Amino acid sequence: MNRLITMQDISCIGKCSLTVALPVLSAMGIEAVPLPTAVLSAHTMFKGVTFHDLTDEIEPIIQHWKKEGLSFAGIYTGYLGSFKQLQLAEKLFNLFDVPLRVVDPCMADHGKLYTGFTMEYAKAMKQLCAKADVICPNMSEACLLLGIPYCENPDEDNVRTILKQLTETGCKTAVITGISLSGGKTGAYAYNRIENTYSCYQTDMEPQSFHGTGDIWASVFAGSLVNGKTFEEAMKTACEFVREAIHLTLEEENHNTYGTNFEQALPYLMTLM
Ligand code: PXL
Repeated sequence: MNRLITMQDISCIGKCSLTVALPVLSAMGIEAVPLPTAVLSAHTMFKGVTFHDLTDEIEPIIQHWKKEGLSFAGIYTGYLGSFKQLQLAEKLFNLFDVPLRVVDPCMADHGKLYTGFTMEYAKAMKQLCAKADVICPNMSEACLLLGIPYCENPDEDNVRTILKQLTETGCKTAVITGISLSGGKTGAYAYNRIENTYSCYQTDMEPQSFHGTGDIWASVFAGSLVNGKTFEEAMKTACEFVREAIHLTLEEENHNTYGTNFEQALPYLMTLM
């Protein structure tokens, strides 16, 4: 059975980070090993959030795993809260020689940094991205990593240029999520620097966007790769699952506005595997 480390926070309310990654990866038949970075009462779009930092626990946890002689099929990092945690993520990469390192540089959406993040943090995140096999930013994060103005409605040439520049920073492959190439469609666009190839997957766009869908996308994508799917299959599976999760959310009259009904889409995920 494949074992994957996922390093990110636990936001009790909000359907993002670990509360998404663990159930999704488990459903995909993967032993999901959490490396929790902080406990929050809810994600940071809520007001009055409580926050308990777990940075001091990280090093002892990973050293224990090392001492136990554990090995892992992959490492997937999501929302991280500080420069120190970015360094610890890099240490994790150095400590365990895994075949797949996925970095989702969670820090921004709609052209704006999430609460608590700075441009200096974006620069430090770029260094972690350089150590990844695959990074999966949205367009806001991609532009912040490159230090360029937010490109809100990119055409295909813009997307390809930005992808190439992202891989020049060191990662092997960059995928940008939330790329819409035509009306009513959305999906992901990728560039592999080693093979010098682009790939793209588009699905039907749902009429509303939700918080946490980037984390759902990254979890399904990382899980699919660990399970041996091709890169193109992994992109397709992630895009279709997110579309279904939003679809089911909108079907419920009194649905949450802070996250999707991704749990109800898990049976559908089985049909994609
Ligand atoms: O990946 C989204 C996310 C994860 N964790 C926390 C967040 C957010 C987005 O705002 O606040 C704590």
